[in-house]
Amino acid sequence: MKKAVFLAFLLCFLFTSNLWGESISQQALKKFQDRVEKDLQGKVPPSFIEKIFSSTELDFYPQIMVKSLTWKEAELPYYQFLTPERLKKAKEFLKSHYHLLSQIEKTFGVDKEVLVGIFMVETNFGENTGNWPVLDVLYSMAISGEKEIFEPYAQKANIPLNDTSIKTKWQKRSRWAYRELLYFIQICYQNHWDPFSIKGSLFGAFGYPQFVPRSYLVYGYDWDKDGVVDLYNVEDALSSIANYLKKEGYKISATEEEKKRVIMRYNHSEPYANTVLAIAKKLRRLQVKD
Ligand SMILES: [Ca+2]
Repeated sequence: MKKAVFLAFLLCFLFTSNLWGESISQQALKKFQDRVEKDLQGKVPPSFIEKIFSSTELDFYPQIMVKSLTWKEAELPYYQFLTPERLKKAKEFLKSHYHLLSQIEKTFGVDKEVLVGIFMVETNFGENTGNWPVLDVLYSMAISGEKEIFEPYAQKANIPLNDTSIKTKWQKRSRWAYRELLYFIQICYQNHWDPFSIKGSLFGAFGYPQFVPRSYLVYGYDWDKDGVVDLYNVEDALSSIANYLKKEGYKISATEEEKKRVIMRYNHSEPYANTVLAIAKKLRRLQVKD
């Protein structure tokens, strides 16, 4: 999974309330902490991990796994991005960041209009980056893979955990979240970030480009050369999106169809890719100059 396949903004519609932290037994928590410490041995000191798992800020949200197993991809309101007001905003963004976008386009070989389209659709130019602590999200999904912990919540939501396809999905998501959690703790340690301070989508995507931790490590780009990939910095964010697309095979000379396939590696949704390309096309027609 190159990026959370879930669409960040869709969550605004799905999760408006009814989510709260649940308690978990000290024994289960300690077991989980030991596993994390073991898997991060030599990478992150146990004291850093201990601090996370003994914090009262850590919350367990079993509902995240419940939702991830029950929601259905509905018709997504992508058309909202093609209104004149939104396009005007995109045009203004392109104009005010023209020099930077041109440099990034030249460096990575990714159309600047496509970068603007992704920046707009992902977070509305950085306005909606999500309010969920990434740590809580990944921890909750990871530990929900434990049957004895998750079963009561699954029963309440009528999710048959013994069903083969559900079971596969449930375990796969838990393993994915666990790997992402390990990456996230590493990133926080390396960057001296407070792990509880980073907020993102309900599925652990954060920053303007909405990267999950692995994407941060693989595609994150330090454009302003201050030593840190900061996904809440426009320069780092836009160059990281470009780096992602480049590494996934984007070529400026490619056909629309080929570009669409690469964009779908960024966010696995055809309507998403079509919307990004439609925005880019409209922006090109406007012939914005520096
Ligand atoms: Ca930077």
